[in-house]
Amino acid sequence: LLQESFGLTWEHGKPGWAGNYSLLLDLVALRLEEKITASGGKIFAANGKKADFYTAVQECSQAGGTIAIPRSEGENAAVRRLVQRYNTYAYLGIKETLIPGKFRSLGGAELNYTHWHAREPSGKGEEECVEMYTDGTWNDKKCNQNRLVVCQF
Ligand SMILES: [Ca+2]
Repeated sequence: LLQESFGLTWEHGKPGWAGNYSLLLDLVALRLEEKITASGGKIFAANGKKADFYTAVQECSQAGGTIAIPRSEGENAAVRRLVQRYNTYAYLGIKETLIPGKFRSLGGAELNYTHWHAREPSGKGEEECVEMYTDGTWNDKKCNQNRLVVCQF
């Protein structure tokens, strides 16, 4: 999953711990480069690629994860660090319901944690997706913008 997205070198030739150790070092390197962040047992990853919302959902699924849905202040901060690293807003895995201004996670769960920017959501049915600003706050936005792909694993 993470291997393909980041070009990690899985050394099949090395049996046992040597191969695992090599992958572990690569993961540590990604963390130091702030391409992956962690919070509450979740790993969030971004490789700098940008896409519209539906492509982002697909890309994360292909990578073996899902598009990021921060469910706590800590998780929101973990996603924010990636947004800041690439200085690019990111789509979150949150969609507007049929009730304008009412949002749910992609899986349909209620949002127990939100971090809306002041006076957001403002789209009233016209902005069905949600992006994260570089300060970590959320804005409802049309789904066809080019935004940082952030996946969770
Ligand atoms: Ca908005």
